[in-house]
Amino acid sequence: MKRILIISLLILCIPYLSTADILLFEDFEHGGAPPSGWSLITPDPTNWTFSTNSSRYGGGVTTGSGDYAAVVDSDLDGGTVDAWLITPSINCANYTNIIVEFHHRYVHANETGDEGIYIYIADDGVLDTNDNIVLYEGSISILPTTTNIDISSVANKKSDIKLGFRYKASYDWFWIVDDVSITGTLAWSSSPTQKSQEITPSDFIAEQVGEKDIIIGRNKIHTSKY
Ligand SMILES: [Ca+2]
Ligand SMILES: [Ca+2]
Ligand SMILES: [Ca+2]
Repeated sequence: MKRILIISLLILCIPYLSTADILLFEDFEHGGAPPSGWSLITPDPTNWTFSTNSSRYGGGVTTGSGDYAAVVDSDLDGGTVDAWLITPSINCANYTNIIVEFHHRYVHANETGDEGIYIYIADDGVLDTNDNIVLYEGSISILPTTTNIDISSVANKKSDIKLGFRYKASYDWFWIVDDVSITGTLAWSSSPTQKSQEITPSDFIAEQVGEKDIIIGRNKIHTSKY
């Protein structure tokens, strides 16, 4: 009996893989210098520093990574502080599910009015108080902790995203931030541009090899335009 080689056509259903990409990471380990691309805005002399002054902050700047962190301290220099620490522009045009994560510690003292800590997000390249507030605290201290905030509603598929860490206070202790990361999931189009290829019996050809074997192969290759 002739042995027939049957070529089975398998349709592979490859599930979409959804691993998060790191769009920004900053651990402030630059010997006390500001990180490249970040900017500082302050109307007052006191601003964000990148300190390693562990004794002032109770041993260890934070429980974040390394020796350095971003620190703003309304008692250290005295007076009113309204200081912004702003990330570089982050291109999220191809991303969804965008998460900002950071480690921080906030010591509350006597915040009044609109004093406190803020995180703003801008999708227009310029951060100011009209932009979206994704975190605010002004009435309780925050022990060293890692915080995650989903900023997808603003950042999804936007090409110019910036975050602003704002501390507004007057003789109210400090805020420390470390290990800032922004991650996103690569966005796949919901309407694929390439259509599936139809295959009919005429696409195949059978060829006998020797006395027993028949090989079935592709007869032609579609070159349809999509
Ligand atoms: Ca650090
Ligand atoms: Ca105050
Ligand atoms: Ca803005």
